[in-house]
Amino acid sequence: MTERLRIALQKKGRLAEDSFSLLKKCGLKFSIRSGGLLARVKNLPVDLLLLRDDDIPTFVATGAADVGIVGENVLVEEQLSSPSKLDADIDIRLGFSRCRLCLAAPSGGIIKSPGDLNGTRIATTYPGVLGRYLSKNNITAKAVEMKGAVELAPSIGIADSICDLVSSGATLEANGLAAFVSILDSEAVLISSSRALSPQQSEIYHKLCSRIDGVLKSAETKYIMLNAPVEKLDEITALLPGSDSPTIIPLAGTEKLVAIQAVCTENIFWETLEDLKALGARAILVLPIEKMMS
Ligand code: PRT
Ligand code: ZN
Repeated sequence: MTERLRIALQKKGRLAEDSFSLLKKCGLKFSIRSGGLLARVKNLPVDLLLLRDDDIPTFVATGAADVGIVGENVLVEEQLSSPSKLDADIDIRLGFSRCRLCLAAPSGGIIKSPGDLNGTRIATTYPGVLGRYLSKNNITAKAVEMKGAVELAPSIGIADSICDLVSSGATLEANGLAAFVSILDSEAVLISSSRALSPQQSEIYHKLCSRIDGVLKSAETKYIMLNAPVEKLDEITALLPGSDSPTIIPLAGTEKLVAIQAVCTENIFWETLEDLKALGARAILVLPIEKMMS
């Protein structure tokens, strides 16, 4: 059994850069050579296997890799279309590469809702997820399996609607299509199998998961500093999102104002700052937190 932890990652594509960047934020030092299939992490016993995203769930399930980062859409599709149970499950949702698997049809056409799909043809690269949705909803339609360019299927007459990934919606619009239902919400996920890791691999994986947790938390967490009128203290602290016990510091030369400092574990939106200001808060600073460990 190898002592190095093998992480399967997408080599090139929509997941690749964010996956590399997440691992770098976790302190892993490595460089990716173009054409390389393996990258060695210099400062930890970790190897990165650089693959096509579709291969990642199977690599993890069969033990060719120990863990992997992949889109939930690909994981679920592989789980549903694999002949035997695929031994790969989600450990951490990573929050990037968010998209939705949607059913869409020509704008202004006769298919406007799932009920209109009976007896029609649906082009997709996700026959497993589509099939599950159709049978759960008692819809009888034919899945036309394609390898890509699904959005062209209705205009070339090989399908009546499509089931494809959508993020901004620009591709659907450019092809005269409109989404009418979303059947799966997806984001990048960290996956592993139920197979036991060696004690050293397990220790590294725990360390990696705890660092990823810290990176994800710090992305949302902000440090906020402001000056507040004493009589509005309760109202102002109640507005600070996800902050239990802010630090209150007296200000020199005045009894009417105090400084408040707090770690907010939820995103601070412009609206919150406007509400704070309306209550008399001044000199409001919102600072990013680089690392966090609890
Ligand atoms: O070569 P390899 O097999 O590794 O990569 P790939 O070409 O199969 O996948 P890639 O790199 O395109 O996408 C990898 C993963 O990114 C997907 O499995 C999803 O989890 C995620 N993701 C997020 C997306 C999108 N957003 C997305 N918009 N994957 C694909 N798209 C496509 C979609 O299929 C459609 O053609 O983008 C188009 C729609 O985008 P919008 O913005 O116009 O709506
Ligand atoms: Zn792929």
